[in-house]
Amino acid sequence: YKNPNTVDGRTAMVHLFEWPWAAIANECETFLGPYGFGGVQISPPYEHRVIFSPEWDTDVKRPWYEAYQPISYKLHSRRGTREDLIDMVQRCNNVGVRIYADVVFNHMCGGDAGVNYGTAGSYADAGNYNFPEVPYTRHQFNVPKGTCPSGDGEVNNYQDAYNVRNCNLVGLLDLDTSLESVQQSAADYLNDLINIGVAGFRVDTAKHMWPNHIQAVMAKLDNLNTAFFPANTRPFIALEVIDQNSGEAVTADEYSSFARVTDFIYGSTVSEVFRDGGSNKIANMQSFGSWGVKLSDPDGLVFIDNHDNQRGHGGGGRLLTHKDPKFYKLAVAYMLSWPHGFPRVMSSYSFSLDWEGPPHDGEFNIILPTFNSDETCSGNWICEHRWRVIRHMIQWRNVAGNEPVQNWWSNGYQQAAYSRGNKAFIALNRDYSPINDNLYTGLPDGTYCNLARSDFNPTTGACSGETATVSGGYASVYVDNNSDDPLFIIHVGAMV
Ligand code: ARE
Ligand code: CA
Repeated sequence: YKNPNTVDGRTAMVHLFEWPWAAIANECETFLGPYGFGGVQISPPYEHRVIFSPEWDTDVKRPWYEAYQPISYKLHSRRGTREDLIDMVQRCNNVGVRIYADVVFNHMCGGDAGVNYGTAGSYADAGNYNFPEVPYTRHQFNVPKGTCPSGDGEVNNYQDAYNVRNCNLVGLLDLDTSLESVQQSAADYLNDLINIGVAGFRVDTAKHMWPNHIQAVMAKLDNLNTAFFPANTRPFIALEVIDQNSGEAVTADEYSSFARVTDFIYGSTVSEVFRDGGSNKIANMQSFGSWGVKLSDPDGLVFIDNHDNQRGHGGGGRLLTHKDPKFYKLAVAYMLSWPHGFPRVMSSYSFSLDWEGPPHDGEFNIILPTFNSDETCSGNWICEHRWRVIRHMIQWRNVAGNEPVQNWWSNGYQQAAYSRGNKAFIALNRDYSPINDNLYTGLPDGTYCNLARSDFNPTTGACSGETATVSGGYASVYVDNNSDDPLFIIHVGAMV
């Protein structure tokens, strides 16, 4: 369950937050496949609530977070129909890019939804805990049964595991996941996705479910579809457990024995180092992983920011995001260079208010991304995964493979350089002076394309800009601290 089931040699995923299925299918074929991305976390694929002007805030229209309020398990969301989903999964698998579905089975929609119709047109009566399309009725929910200990039915005490796991998170109707019937409905829905060809799941609100209930659902899951995966392959499971505050009753290590778990400490540590240094300098990052993280290498899903904390939801924190591009690129490049955890690159759209949904037309249809000649996105899609440094670091990580970190160099402050075996070498500069040194790279002699500042064409072997020569293993490395891309990136897959 911890294996992301990527094709051989692919080592990272991207979260294409709120991308429609049709756009992801194209992205797999034209960009993610060629650049060596291992997989895509997609936004929730099932039927969810449609939010237009709720009573408590009439300005809120089609917020992104309506996706986290299930109405039924029909695979028809704002991002596409069942047919669109099937087409996307097949086309992505065909070019070696896996799909991980974001799934919610801790709760249904908020009680405030009342009588409403979801994205597939299904009827639900939230006030009466009635979801006929699944079906779920009142006896399958915790609050009306009295199994939630908080006075008002809300999660309001993170020191009490019963409160966290049996009450309504922000008013979302909490399912009684101890029931076999609830476990079976969840498993049926996940198996539908497995049979379509997904490689695994990001399980929302895992912290709010008892570990043995999640394991019971996992035991009911089918092996992956043999049209795309070897026989007897289990789905990848990444559980969302926010464990960054000390003293809470629920911890990540209750889950990490049986699945991958999101590591929220990882991103805050790396963000702190590359934003302003503080007490943790880049010079100290040689031993990162033995400190600065929550989960050990094979147990962690790692990321700098996610769709919640980049907008102040889900714990927040002082994280680097696309809004600080220079330092963010350093942080993401470091993550992709470092052999710890399975990394997830965030891909965002621009927003000013925390609830704002993806770019849309006057009818609230999502506007598909469009692209500039330098591969980046235009309009309001940020597409961090297409930024030059980030897209090249995906390939760098694949080329580095299982090679260990070697040839570590640092100026003792905010500059470092190292190789992964004799395959790939990187230098990062977050300091107030340039790196201007003759450094031992460990790489074979030859001329390399500096991918921090240039593109490499694998067909012609041409480098669009700056090259670097390795001679006797040494390279003269110059990294301007005032550059927008203060890095030096070379690997054996991009030799001129
Ligand atoms: C929305 C409205 C609410 C309204 C509700 C029901 O904002 O005002 O009451 O709808 O109508 C997302 C949004 C929520 C949104 C929800 C449903 O973030 O704002 O509510 O969708 O539409 C905790 C959980 C963690 C969770 C975060 C957000 O532990 O699991 O809160 N993250 C996931 C997703 C979110 C999603 C949900 C869960 C719900 O990634 O995108 O919510 O499916 C400390 C604790 C953490 C806690 C954190 C924040 O750090 O340690 O455990 O995270 O505080 O409270
Ligand atoms: Ca729960």
